[in-house]
Amino acid sequence: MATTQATFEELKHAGLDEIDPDIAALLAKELERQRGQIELIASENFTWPAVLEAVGSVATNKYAEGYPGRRYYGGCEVIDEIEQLAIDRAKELFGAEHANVQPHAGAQTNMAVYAAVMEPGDTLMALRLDQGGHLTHGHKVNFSGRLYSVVHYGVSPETLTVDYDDVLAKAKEARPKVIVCGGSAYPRTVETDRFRAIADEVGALLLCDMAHFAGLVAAGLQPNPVEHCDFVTSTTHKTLAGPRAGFILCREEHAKAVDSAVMPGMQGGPLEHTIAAKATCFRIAMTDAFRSYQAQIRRNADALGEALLEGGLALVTGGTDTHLLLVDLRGSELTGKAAEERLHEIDVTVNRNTIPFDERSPFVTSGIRLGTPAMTMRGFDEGDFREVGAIICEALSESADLDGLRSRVAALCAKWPLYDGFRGYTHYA
Ligand code: DSN
Repeated sequence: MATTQATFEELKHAGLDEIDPDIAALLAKELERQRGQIELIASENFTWPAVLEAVGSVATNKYAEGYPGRRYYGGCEVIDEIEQLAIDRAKELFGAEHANVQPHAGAQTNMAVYAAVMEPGDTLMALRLDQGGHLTHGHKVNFSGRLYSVVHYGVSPETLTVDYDDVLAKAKEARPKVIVCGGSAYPRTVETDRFRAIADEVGALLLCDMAHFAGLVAAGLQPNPVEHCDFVTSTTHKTLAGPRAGFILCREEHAKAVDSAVMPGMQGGPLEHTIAAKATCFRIAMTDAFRSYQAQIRRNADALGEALLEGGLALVTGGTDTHLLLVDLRGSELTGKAAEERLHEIDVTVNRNTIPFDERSPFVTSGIRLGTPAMTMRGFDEGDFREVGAIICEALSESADLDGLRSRVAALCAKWPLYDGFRGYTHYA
């Protein structure tokens, strides 16, 4: 069908490949890219076919400003059931008193919590971005750094783990309204009990951003921050393996403030198709199969770490408690940027990342960040990840045989197909 001549009736019944072959072809190309590479970006995953179906559903058609039972639009009776299921499942999965499942993404979750309990100019305390934090944890170019008075804590130069004495000393001096723990490039357990003690000592509220390790929490493989924190924010698309989106958990006393901060404070109509997919993601996260998957993510991260160390690379903190590893490249010829580019040449996808006390710029960096959730979803086990570690070490050496390494990557990808036979992809496969 030539789309420019399509009739209204044809437009109403045709699929994407007929109506927009350009986008259909690009989606097919993206699927092939995902199938043909080793995906090690710690914040990415391959979500479940069931989640893809929910995201592509008719719930995208519905306006539903407000909350279940309190909407500003008619016709929300089914959407209310969908959103209520997502809320109930989030609360059950993490043992939380209240859940808001409307934030479009992780940045909005933190923005909403700050807006719920702080005024512009109030003091926020969080881990520095270049030592493992996040842009929305008060970086100067982000809304959080522009709106609030920010005091950052860092990691100990000796252990490269959070220096809790430093956190306490800084908190006593700055008297923050909110202390944030968690981050996007911190390979070790976030000790929320120790943060709670510090927050109590200075009268601060405590927020844990568990976006990276939420799946491990759901599986009981990392301590549940809900136990010690006033607020817990997360995305659903990293270790949790759900749709690209966010959600907030909090104590009941903050429920109204959080809900108002999300809508009408910063968002209008919620993305109910994505909320349906969040509900599905939470349901899947309650299964034994999901818990086994998370345990494999952890074993694979340890196996990858051991292989990298055996191959001569250095790791920040020497290893990991989670799904992510930070490789310290200061002993190599390569910068983080050069390593990312070299690995891209052999179809291994990673991101450059600053390491604590990095002397290079955030665009160049002295590190790369690696994570195991996505390839574990494909089926990789410890043996596969040891081979991935060996491939990375060889690729970053001076005498790398890039063609040979590319073949080894292709063999691993062929061993564990992605979205093989999923009927929702018949258009694009
Ligand atoms: N959460 C970041 C990451 O870890 O990649 C992106 O904002």
